[in-house]
Amino acid sequence: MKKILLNGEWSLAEAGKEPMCPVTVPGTVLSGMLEAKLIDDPFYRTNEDDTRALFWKDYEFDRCFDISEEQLLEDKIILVCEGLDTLADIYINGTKIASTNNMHRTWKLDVKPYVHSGKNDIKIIFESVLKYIDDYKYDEGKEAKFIASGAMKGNQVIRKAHSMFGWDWGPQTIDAGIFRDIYIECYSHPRIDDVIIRQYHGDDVRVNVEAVLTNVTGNNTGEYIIRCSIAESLNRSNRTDADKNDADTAGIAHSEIRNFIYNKSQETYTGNTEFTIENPKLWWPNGYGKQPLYTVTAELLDEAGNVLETITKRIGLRTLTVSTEADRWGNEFAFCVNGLKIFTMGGNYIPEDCLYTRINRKQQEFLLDSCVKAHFNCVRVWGGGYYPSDEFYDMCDERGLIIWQDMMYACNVYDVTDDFAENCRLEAIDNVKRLRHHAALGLWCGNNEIESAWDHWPDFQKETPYLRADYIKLFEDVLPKAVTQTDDQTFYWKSSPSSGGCFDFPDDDTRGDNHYWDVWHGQKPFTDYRKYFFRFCSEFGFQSFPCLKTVESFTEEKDRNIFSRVMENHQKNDSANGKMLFYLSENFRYPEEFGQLLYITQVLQGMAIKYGVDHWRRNRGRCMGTLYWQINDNWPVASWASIDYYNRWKGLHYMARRFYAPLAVSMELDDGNADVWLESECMQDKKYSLELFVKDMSGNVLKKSESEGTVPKLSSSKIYVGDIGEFTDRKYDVFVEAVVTTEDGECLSDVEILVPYKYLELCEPDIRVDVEEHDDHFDIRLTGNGFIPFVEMYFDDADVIFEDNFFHLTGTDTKVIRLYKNEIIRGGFKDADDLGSRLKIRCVR
Ligand code: BMA
Repeated sequence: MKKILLNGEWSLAEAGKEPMCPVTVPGTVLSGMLEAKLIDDPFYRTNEDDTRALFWKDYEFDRCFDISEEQLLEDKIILVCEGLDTLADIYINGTKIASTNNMHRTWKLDVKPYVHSGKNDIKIIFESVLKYIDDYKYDEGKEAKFIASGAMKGNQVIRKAHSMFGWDWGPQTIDAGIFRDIYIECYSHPRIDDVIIRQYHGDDVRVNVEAVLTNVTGNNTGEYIIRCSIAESLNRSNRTDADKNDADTAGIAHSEIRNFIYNKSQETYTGNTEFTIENPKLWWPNGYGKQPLYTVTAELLDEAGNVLETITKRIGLRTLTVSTEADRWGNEFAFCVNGLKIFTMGGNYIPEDCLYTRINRKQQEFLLDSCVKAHFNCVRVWGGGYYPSDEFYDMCDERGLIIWQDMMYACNVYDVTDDFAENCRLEAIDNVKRLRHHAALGLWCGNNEIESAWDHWPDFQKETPYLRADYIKLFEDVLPKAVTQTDDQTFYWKSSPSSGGCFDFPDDDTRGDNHYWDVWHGQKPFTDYRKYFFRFCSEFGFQSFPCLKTVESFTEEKDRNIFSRVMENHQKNDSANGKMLFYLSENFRYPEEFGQLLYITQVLQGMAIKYGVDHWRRNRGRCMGTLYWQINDNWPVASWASIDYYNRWKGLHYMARRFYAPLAVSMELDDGNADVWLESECMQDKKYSLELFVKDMSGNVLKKSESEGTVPKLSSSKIYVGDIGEFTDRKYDVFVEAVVTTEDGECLSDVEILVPYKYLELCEPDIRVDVEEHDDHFDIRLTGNGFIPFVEMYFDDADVIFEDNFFHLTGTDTKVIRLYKNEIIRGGFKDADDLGSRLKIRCVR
């Protein structure tokens, strides 16, 4: 097979006009115009408005390409477009060959009749989606009134990422273009259309891997051979050096060849082969074991032994499903990996940039590494965005991040015409075929929040019942059929949240998953989390502002007030700035300056999410997972994200690194007692010793209790009840600290207070800082003078990931925070003195 790559330089024009600039494909209207400096940064101040206005026009992408005489002789000449956003008319040498209407699909178009040898022209005209949704003719009575928060009316009538039309964290930057690879394939031989891989795990010593090759079609004469093999994958980019050596010596463990003879007279062909892998190396999610991978290769050879086509699928040997077994609380909802039920810890993922062609490997690597650093074992790809690239899933396989994969539908009412349903069906098949073999794929989910919305969101109740029936048609018939027929190995869940479908109490907390938003949208206090014992909480969140450097990237000095027009433009959730101030007033004193206000919202965000996670981890068994809303941003904005658009970790991400740790300590104050809990996702029992202190604000120990024990693997238990009743009349002046030291020397701690932080009589903080430089890291030694809550270290002119941040100093002992040199992301340091002089520290007081 010969491939003619059509990526690279195209010319971009308003449709029917002279070219305005070149555009590098994969590229879009925005990426081209930005590169040519025809527009300003869409994220600066209120430039969103000008950016949106660009998309009332149609745009034209154009380029030439060569086809040789030899290529022209091939039976098949197929144009493959892996991502066209969205309403595209494709012309070859002036003839319109197709119109496409779904950015989530791969388009394969026969162009043989339209090409000639020598120079050819391809032109793609992208019709304005704003005009399209504005002019859209709804069927009688089926014009939905509901508009998802922050989005535009009609965003759901077109198969384009909903959040490109805005969301309650994202701007309406729309965009259009060729956002993934585009190429032409020329061939005459038969093709392997599909390789389906199934695994059969009998016992620990053997796994059978079945490869099914389907629809091998072709009309050329001749005999062909299909060769299939499986080998241990040597691509272990995320391993330590020790692991790498291990892998290198292991070499290729299993390689077997199966030959199939393709009989030229057959129209299509389906063949399968099975490999037995002795002593399989099982794939585990992050925190539970390693992530060995195997590669299945299918090759098509001609009689002379020339390889005509190679298809590889990298897999992990594991069983991975969701257990919904009945138990004493109802039905559990737990990821079950190799027979082990795990407590899922992670967050929700949205597209990493409004300009999809800017989402690259490096950025995704940073994000997914950040998830691993915070001990995630799962990422939910949320349904209002897009299906990420193959590389994204490869990286999740390598890192042990289970993927909860929504289909791309969220918070919307769909008019499911026959054409729309067919478009959705084909989109599902395309993506399921592309992704189903991934080790990390944990479940398919039909949509985000739509079953729940039809069940009880007030605005949905005003819509016509015909549209409610359409929900059932699309999400309980068309999509589940398309997905399960294409992938019979992966768990399918109809909606999130759901109890299993059919509007059967989708928010029931005795079964299925839940989204919980009363803390935040409902302005309930953090303590409200403790009222709920969800089986799996797949969404809950709390907003914060990004840090000052990020705010500076989109503001002028005069905008730096949270109620300015520019700051409010970068806040897409109605009245959310007020909500942050409300929670601030409940917990902290009023900050004196803008940067402090941004900081304290990050503290609040971390406190809120920790409150929920600690509670649900304590109830391990009843609850089996938490995915907070949301991991990342697609532009610089106030949002629920724990990592901002510029990859800066907010306080929440550091706190997640502690509260999602395999072994975590947490406390609950209750009726004069301090209950201390240990939550374990460790694969071994661990001996520990506990010290429980009551201290005054200067860090003097007023009371100390000690205990020790063993925390069983994969468990959660209350390890101590400390009596603190005697301190109720000193409540403004004391705090409680639990310090757990494990048999392997790991030290964990948690702090609780008896009154809101705003009422504490915190002393004037005095922190001594010493910095030491070592080969691959700096050690930052902080010595305080008492209780100094939520210490944040930062630089105005550098970005780094500290080993820990937003922590408490609780006395006069020295705390050492490591900064690895490979975690300095922007702006380096000459030496320890340089680092020390540029380091800035903030704390609550
Ligand atoms: C949930 C999500 C998103 C939204 C978030 C915050 O509903 O599914 O739609 O951004 O809450 O409101």
